Amino acid sequence: MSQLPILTFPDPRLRQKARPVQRVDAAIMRLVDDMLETMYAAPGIGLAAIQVNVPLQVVVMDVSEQHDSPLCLINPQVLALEGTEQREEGCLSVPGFYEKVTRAERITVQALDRLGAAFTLETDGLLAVCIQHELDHLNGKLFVDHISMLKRQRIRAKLERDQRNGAATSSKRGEAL
Ligand code: K1U
Ligand code: ZN
Repeated sequence: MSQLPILTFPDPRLRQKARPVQRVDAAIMRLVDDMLETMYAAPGIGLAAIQVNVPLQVVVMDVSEQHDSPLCLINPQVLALEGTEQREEGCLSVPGFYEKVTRAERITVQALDRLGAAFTLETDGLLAVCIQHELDHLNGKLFVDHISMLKRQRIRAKLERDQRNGAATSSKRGEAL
């Protein structure tokens, strides 16, 4: 398994719309395994393939305390959304920022698992929020699109500055940009 580089906001590739997976084959299983390794190492509780520049409808998650309950959704479809709740969210593509976002409290989704078998999941709490966050990624949407434009612009400016400084530091060290 390998760790994959994660794109950072405002990279335009995060705005791509993910395509459905045509066939769950060995390459998709490898992608799922690499995404899980990348998510655990980050560390995070979710990751969408778009975030590692693969525009396919694949997401992985693990909201368990022991990090021993990986979940993979391929070609997820929302069947139902109920209620609303507000929770603080972060994003591995928006490092260092957490903001409250309003989402549905309960979600029912249908998807394929890592082996290509169809299943339905009905859940609430952090997992329901995480699924909605990851499904947004598949539509090119980020949690910063749910907050005020002023906050979004401040986050964008800070991350662009960090990326410029990071690039300058790397080039001084002679690293590839
Ligand atoms: O999709 C992503 O960018 C992953 C994101 C998922 C998420 C977090 C919070 C609410 C909704 C969705 C993250 O994992 S951000 C990092 C994070 O939440 C975390 C990091 C270390 C330990 C526990 C949580
Ligand atoms: Zn995210």
